[in-house]
Amino acid sequence: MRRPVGAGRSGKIMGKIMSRSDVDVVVVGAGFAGMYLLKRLRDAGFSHRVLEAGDDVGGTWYWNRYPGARCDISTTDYQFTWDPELHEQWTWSEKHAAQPEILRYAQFVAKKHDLYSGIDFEVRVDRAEWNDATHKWSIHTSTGETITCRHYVMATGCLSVPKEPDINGTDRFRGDVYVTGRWPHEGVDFTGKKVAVIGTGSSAIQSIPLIAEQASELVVFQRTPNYSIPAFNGPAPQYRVERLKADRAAYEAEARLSPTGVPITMPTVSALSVPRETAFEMLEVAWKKGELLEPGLVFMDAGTNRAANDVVAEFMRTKIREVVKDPVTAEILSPRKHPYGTKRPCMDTNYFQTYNLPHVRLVDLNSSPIRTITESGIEFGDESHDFDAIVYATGFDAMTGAIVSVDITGKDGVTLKKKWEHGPHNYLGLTTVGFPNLYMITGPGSPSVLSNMMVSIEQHVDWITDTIIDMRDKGFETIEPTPAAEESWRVHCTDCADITLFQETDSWYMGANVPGKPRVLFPYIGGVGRYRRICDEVRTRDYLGFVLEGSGKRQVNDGPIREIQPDVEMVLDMMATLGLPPIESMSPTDARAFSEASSAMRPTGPNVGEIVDGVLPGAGGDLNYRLYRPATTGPHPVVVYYHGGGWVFGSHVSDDPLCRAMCSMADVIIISVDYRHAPEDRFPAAADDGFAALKWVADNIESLGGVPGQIAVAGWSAGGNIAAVTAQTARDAGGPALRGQLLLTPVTDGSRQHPSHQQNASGYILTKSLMEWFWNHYADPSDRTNPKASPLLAKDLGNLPPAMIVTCQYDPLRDEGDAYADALRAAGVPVQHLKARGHIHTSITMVDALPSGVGPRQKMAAALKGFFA
Ligand code: N01
Repeated sequence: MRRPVGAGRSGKIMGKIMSRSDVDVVVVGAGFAGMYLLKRLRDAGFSHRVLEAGDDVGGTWYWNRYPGARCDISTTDYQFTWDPELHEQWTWSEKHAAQPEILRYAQFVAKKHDLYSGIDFEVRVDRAEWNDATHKWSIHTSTGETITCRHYVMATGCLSVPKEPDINGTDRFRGDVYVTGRWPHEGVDFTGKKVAVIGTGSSAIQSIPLIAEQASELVVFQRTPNYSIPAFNGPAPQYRVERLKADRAAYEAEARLSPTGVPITMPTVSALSVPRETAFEMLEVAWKKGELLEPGLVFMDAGTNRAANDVVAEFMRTKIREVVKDPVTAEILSPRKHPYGTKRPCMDTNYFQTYNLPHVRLVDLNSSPIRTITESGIEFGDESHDFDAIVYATGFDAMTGAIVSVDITGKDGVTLKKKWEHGPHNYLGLTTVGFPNLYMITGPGSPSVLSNMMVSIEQHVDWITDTIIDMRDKGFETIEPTPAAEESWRVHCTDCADITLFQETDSWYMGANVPGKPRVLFPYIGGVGRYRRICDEVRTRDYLGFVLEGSGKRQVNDGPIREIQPDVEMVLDMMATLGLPPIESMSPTDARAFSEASSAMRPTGPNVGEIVDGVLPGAGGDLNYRLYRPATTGPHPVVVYYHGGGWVFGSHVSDDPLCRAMCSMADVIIISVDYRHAPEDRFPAAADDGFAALKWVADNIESLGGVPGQIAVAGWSAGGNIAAVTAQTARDAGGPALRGQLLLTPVTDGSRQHPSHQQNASGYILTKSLMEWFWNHYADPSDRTNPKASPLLAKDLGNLPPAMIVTCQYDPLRDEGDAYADALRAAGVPVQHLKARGHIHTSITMVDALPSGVGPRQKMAAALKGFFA
């Protein structure tokens, strides 16, 4: 199917003749994004021009015509949802549609909705400038035309500019040269030819088996081996088809709020919690589905924990060894350096099998690098080989290549290329400071290439169109993000990237494939659903982070959009779905049982050298303790640790993962001591036990394996309260002399009058009402002003040991911890104060469950070491 003759020349919109040189909106690109935009703009009555460099619609599916090009997302999911009739009118022939079929689909949609008449084909945009006086963009095209417009949308795709092959002598070769991303429309016949393929990414892995079917000789030049799973192509997955039939709307809604834009079941099992054999059985089930995302979704920690990821990676290597007969070739094809999923895994049909063919050879560029391309072939290692054709499957200048290939000049004459020299700074991946009314579809900073593109494209098109409709309705001419919002988006994107393994790998996701490109994770990895919620929230909060101007009006609603750590938010979201009863509605006995049951489900934490359980004399009877000894040779400094639990629940073992982590990271003995709990034993029982335990440990330090005099206290929450109180008691009692106190989100003030008690009253696990419940069980109101209950209220805070105090942004206790740090400092005590951004009361204790807690724990461990230095 070809586009109708005479397309792209319509000058009518909603019955009015529109000027073609001055329009409301210019869109660059007529791929799926440009097509849907055109439909929405037309329906909304905006005058528009859609400019496309190719001679047909389809975007990526127009350009990428190499043999074997297919979509790696199932056809049940990779299709438009905005026209429900399409589901009846179009039937896909297989699960992973091939390029010609997807292009036919694009053409079918374009014809059905008369999109051809709204597109100017074979027109390239060379330059675009913002005019701050007229509040319009001037768009200069390859045909010599200049179009002015209010809004300018780059719908240019993420993988549309092939990377220049950075190989010596590429211009010299006199044979046939092909680039997978710019494949000849008429196809290529390799029959009887000697062919070289350079690269082993998705494009190569899809095309190599088909090129091998024709070529008389095929040599594949591989720099980095890739993970690839078989597509097992055939009919669409039955379970998806059935769900769609039963309730398409629900399926689509789930996709839009899912992490990837495809309905999935989120994993809950750690790869490290099951035996290797079981893990492989689970992976086998996922592998057999032939769906790209499935193997990465078997385990909850494959994307965040290298050891967990290695389980998946080894499974994939096993699969390669099962297929490839020559063990040396199998090993060269086996990825070992990069974690699974940190480069986009590939989907293939007979890729690894191809290396069993006698006329196919794999060259490992790590041992035999290409020296140069010559007139007749390639010189590599100590060989020289003639070829009839060279295929460059060397990838793309991804995400930003197409955007900055147009010379876009914003306010104050700054070009986008210049602005993005050190990273593609943007707000929501949609807009960027200094470039009003410029929008990107699936740009850097949006889920884009880490999602089902169709879902992301539709969401972006809807957000942009709805925004400019809103602006028209309210009389605004311009919209531009604020620098603060852009910076907060950068921080949020970095927070998301930091908890994954992506940054370990040199990939095109990281810009690492193009020399000179800044090294950042270009796509947003926080997930499609979270991203959609954020974009929606921006609008419902009056365009949070944007300045809107027009008709003498100016609206600024500045502020950060997401400060909470992404993994913490995930835990909160997950807990919200569980509908658990509030702890304060339980009896202390039930609360203790609930706390123990929750602890049983968490990761255990790192191994330590030795764990010894014992009993020590408390102030009112024996107390249990657990000693964690490092694996290194002792003696070691000793930290007496007090657990959290609001003085009501918890025990010497309840903070086990945190104690293990502190022991191994700080190389100190941790002695976690129990204390009597309320309401059976109210104030000051816990405080008295805390001091008694310290004294016993100090007296027995040598026999415990410690260094005499090298002792400190630490505690979390109510345990932080006991640690702070114990430090004051030890000072007043003339010993034991402490080297330091580590207080993690401590309770310091029973008055609870600080703003954080209101600001973070609910929604962050420790609530204001739970804190009241704890205090009511622990101490009478008259006792709460006693410094043994509220160490902040002590008259003298001088001569206390150096402190490390950690407070968390979304903790009701934040301000009382901050106040204690300030007060100690004012009294001359050396204080390290870590204000953990985006954390909640509990998150830093969640070892191996929340990767964002690693940084704060490293600082806590460094502080412990520092106490004894
Ligand atoms: O590109 P790539 P691609 N010398 O960048 C190698 C999507 N896509 O076109 O890894 C030697 O992945 C490079 O080696 P290294 C999909 O998102 C989707 O294959 O840099 N080798 C690598 O092996 C995909 O991820 C489908 O060490 C050189 C290869 O070339 C994205 O497009 C199908 C080299 C490039 O791999 C890009 O895939 C196809 C040099 N100088 C593509 N320079 C679907 O299924 C580069 N390489 C939907």
